[in-house]
Amino acid sequence: MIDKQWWKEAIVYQIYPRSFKDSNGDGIGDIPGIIQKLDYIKSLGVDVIWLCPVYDSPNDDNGYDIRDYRNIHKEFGTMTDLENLLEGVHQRGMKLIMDLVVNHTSDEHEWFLQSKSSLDNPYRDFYFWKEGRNGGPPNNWKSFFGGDSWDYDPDTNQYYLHLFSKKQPDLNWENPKVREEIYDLMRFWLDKGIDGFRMDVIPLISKRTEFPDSDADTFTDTIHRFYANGPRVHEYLREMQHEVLANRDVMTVGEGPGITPDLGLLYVEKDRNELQMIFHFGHMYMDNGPGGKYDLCDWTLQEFKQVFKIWDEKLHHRGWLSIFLGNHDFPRIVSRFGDDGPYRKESAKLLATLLLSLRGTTYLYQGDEIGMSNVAFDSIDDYRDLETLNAYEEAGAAGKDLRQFMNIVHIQSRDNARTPVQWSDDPHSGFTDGTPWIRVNPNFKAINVAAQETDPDSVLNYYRKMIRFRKENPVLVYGDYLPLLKDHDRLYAYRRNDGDKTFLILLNFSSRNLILPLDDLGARHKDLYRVMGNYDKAVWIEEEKLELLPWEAVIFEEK
Ligand code: ISL
Ligand code: CA
Repeated sequence: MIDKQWWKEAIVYQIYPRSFKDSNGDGIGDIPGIIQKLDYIKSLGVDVIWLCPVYDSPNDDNGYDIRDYRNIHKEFGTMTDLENLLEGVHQRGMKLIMDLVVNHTSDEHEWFLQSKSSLDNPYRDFYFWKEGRNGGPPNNWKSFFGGDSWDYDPDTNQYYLHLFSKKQPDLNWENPKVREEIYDLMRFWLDKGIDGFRMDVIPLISKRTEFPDSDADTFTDTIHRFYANGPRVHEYLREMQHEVLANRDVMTVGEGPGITPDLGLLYVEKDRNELQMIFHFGHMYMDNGPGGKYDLCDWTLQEFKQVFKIWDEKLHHRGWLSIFLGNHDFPRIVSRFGDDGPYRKESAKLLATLLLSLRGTTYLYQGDEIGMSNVAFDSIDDYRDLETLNAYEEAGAAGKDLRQFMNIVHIQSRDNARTPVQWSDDPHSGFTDGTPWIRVNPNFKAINVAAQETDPDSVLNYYRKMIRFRKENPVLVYGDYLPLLKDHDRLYAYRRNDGDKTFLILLNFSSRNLILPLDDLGARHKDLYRVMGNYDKAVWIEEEKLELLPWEAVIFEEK
């Protein structure tokens, strides 16, 4: 029996507010800007908006460092603006989920200011404070953003833990008061009427409190074995469920760095009452070498397909998947998995076909619906992301060739996904009347929403079509996922089948034509009806032989 749920069928659209739409000319996207674009979002066929953090923050990590969980960041607007946004979303029949960042706070949060003030302050235990070791930090943990995970406080002669920047001290969930505070602020937002949470780095909330040194060879493995999946994480999530989420019809998705396929079910299995979905990072960390994301390595289509196969196998029958290809932390999907050169349009449509035909809830990131691509600023001065800037500085300190390192920045920087949304070919792409906080991608004259609105063949209109198609065909949500030809190095092929309907989905992940004997797929020409695709029609070179054009995506119904 299929367990049908609205959140399984939902198409989620992620907004990174700073880069979405500026309404008042200060160069920073804001909540009133989002309100202006609600009809646009609705027009895509979106059901749920996920809003990245808009809480009060000193902005060390663009809002992922929260100073006050119950107030809105001035640059983004006011609480009234937020309430108006929520109302506008609900009026249009959509839902709004917010980012919940509770692994850490800002170092300017009241709790940390107290905690830091003395050894015996009642808030001391809200964070992790430790003595140093041999004149250095308590252990060898490195931060996600480079450097040590510990920062020394000369006043109290102890170190505090920060797995991200030093302005993001990790909260101590061992302390029941911390948990109560968090549950309380969650209730505050749910009582306001929001429809759920995306939970930032949720597998990291339970720490191995003996703080063992990492002996892992790669940073990915350090995350998995030392930072994530701590001994009490499931206890906490169940407590959260019990204290906050139970009996509310809301959506929860946990960001899941460090969760392996074997551990996935522990977070999302239906009867465990923890989370509904997680974002796994299989395909996000595929190109990370031992040193992490700025230590690039090659990946293959076979590995990419394998990630989706394994996760589907592990989770589908007792849990649920979330399907995404990018977000505000990763390069643009068309640049990373497609071709942002001559086949940008075709490959962007192919990725849309993939995102919307896999089993799981689909998450789209702003700008991908028009095929926005990576940016390559010449100068590091044009980059804003602290992770990028730290990596650059570390590379310099290590004596690396910084001109060469810029090539990696161009590929990996989180700012690739953070350049302003390209609304039109007006100055600054119609994002702002002022000076944008980060430069617009110079390709905005060619790639923008306004131009694509009027072009029936645009990436934008393909997204709309594909979203409609998914909604008309629940087999794409709930049906079995049956991967084919897993060793093929250019073709991603699978069936979706729910007993009622069967679709055969063929994606040519390359810029070359691909000749495909139907025999290889166990299919017959006479049974195939083309129902979707990013070219005009299928090319048959023989009765039982199909030719896929560069980056062609095609869906056949099989009857
Ligand atoms: O971005 C990554 C690699 O560059 C990820 O490893 C990322 O750091 C990790 O998934 C955690 O991301 C989340 O928490 C961070 C924040 O900077 C990210 O924007 C957020 O998505 C700290 O809150
Ligand atoms: Ca603004």
